[in-house]
Amino acid sequence: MDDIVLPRMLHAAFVRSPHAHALVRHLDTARGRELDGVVAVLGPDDLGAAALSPRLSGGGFTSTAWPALAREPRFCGEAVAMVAATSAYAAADGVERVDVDYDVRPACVTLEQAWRDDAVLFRRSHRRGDVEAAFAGAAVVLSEAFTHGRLTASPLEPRGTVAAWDGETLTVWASSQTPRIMRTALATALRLDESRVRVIAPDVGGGFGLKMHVFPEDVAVATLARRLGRPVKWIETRRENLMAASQAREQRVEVDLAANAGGRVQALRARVVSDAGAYHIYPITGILEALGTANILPGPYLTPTYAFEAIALATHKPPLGAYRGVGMTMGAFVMERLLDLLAARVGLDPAEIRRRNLIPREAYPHVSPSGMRYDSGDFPKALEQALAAADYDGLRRGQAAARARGRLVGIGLACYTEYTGMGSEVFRGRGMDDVPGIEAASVRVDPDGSVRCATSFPSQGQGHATTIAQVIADRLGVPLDRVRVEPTDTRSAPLGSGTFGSRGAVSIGGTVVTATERLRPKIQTLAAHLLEASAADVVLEDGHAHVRGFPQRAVTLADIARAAYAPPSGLPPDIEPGLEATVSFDPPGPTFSGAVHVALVEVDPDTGRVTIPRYVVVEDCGPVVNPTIVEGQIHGAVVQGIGEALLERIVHDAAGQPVTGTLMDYALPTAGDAPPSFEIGHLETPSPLMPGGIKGMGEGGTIGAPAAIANAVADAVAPLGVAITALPIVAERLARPPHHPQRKA
Ligand code: MCN
Repeated sequence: MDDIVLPRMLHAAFVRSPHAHALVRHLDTARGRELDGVVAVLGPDDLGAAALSPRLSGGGFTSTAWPALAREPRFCGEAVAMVAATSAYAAADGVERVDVDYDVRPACVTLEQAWRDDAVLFRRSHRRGDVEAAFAGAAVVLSEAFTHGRLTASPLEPRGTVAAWDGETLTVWASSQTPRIMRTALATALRLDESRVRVIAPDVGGGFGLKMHVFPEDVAVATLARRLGRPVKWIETRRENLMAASQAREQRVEVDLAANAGGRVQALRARVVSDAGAYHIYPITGILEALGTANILPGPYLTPTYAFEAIALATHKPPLGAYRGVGMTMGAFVMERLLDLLAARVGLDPAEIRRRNLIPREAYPHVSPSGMRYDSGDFPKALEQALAAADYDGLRRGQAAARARGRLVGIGLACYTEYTGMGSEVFRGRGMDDVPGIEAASVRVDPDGSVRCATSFPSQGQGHATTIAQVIADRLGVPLDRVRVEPTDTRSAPLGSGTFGSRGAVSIGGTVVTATERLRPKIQTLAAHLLEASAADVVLEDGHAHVRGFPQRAVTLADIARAAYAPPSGLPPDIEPGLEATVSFDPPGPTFSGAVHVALVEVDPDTGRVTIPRYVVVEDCGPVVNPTIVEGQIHGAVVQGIGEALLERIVHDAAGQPVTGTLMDYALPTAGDAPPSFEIGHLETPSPLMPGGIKGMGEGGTIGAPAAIANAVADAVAPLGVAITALPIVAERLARPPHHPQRKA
């Protein structure tokens, strides 16, 4: 985003609260204004009531309003003032010269404190079957509490927004996964018609869920650009990203499991509590971790009865938002750890306990005890495929030999199912009124025969441009280099929602493929008209249309397109001029994809460092559209999952001060933390719901890896009696206590 430079552009920087909770008593902007290059300094009073207040219907919800600039900052790092200057350096210097007098208030930083304060932002419960009777009659009951720390999505490119006002229209370039949602939010905050707000998402340097949100900084930058009549740019620093962007996961799950003596699960009872931070995030609100975990907890396992309570509490920390695998990662971690604990209790191997509980293929479509309809899957087969690929028995023999030599080697399994490709019904069902849920694309053949595609769902590295271009090239018979996929621009792209929740592949199927299917017969009819042949005999290939069996009787796609826009001698009957199709699609899902992960780990007893010599994945996303992309997505997501399992932790101290303000403190995984290779197998159970049977998979690795690694580490350290119930499993928790020579008294 920083590459965007506009004439007369100003640079914005934010003054951020150094306190987790305070009241701005006085803001002195005079010294800031005096500085060379500083054009404006604004405080909360200057931006009025501009705030982001996402909606959630369905009850149990307490709304919040996250102001563009806060008078009462509610987390350390929240913006209280902004400086606009002719250079980014002058803006940063200006920030240093804004004097703020704070009245510091007590901060609520932990879930325990939030409980005491009764700071409930959301609460919903669910029950299916006679859970109490199942517990009363159970041979085995396990009760455990699992926790997950805070982390953050860490896109390579932090947030960035450029806004320009031309007196009529607000144009915003944003590093956003959801330009259309941002357009609605900005139009509402600035009280403009949506048609007067244009949001463009050029190349986005990673999003991972963080950039599906709209933030106060976006509102502040847009407001300032309009007020000053000059373009304004804000590029987030890494420090701001770690301190003030949305964060993820922080959760505690108290869970009871009932099983019979054969290790078959009879009931689950869970209380899922997440720390949603200071405000609900726009547009999804702060419910997704708690509700997502609670809903997916039974995973791909037969669970006859289930009751849950999902709760989101408010603390003085940054808002909790979406991050790859939201809700589902914790769900898989809890369920997979529970199954290993159950296996140990009833004396079964972890593979066997899963065999006894996985939903058999014949039982699909299967309604889960949380009420979700699993459309397709074959986990028993995926498990056997993964065990065979890993040579599970061989791994166990190797582990026994290693243990005999005192080494801490462990093997972990994880099976998860994942909701993907959701449409409006899911978002309405959750009550998320600010998430439309539909997608759209238009495909146009221009008069020179080149093809353009505009979609409502921008790519942040998922390879949409490649996949879309391939789909169009294949179906319209044009060379790949004649197809251009445009960055999403709300002015030229049809309206949808954006890229999140692994909906891209399904949306490509429902929009781009359908659009090409509408165009193809029209192209054939036009070609037939030009070639004086029957449309049924027209073959589209390599940018040409020819009569079957007569390759020399051909016209180019450019000839056809020119005829469509400037008909040479009229058009065939019932054919409208022009050669483009726009398709809106409401995915009928969710469709459920999933995978089985097998991790082999070794723990260094002196340092606690975990290495992963082998990693096996067998995934099922239905028919794979682009195998290279799918495998790349798995590699990236598993490495993110390794970070989540072992390294990444946003830490706030007791006063709510973030102490992980740089990437020296917040440990991201690097190549050295990844396994030497990934062994990936595929299994295809097509979705009966989706065009082409396609299911999403972009989040999968991040869902499966923490669970598999946690189980593997737990297995490795079992001889030491270390319990693994919390993520991340940082090295210091596993290391042998340093040997301190006894001091003489
Ligand atoms: N694909 C395929 N065949 C399938 C399923 C998917 O070829 N059966 C391809 C798709 O065409 C697409 C990719 O795999 O190119 C991912 O598709 P999908 O699972 O539908 O996910 P989305 O396109 O909706 O991407 C979103 C997903 C999410 S939710 C996050 S978070 C995430 C992720 O993708 N953020 C990413 N992967 C990311 N990858 C990168 N590099 N950067 C991010 O920010």
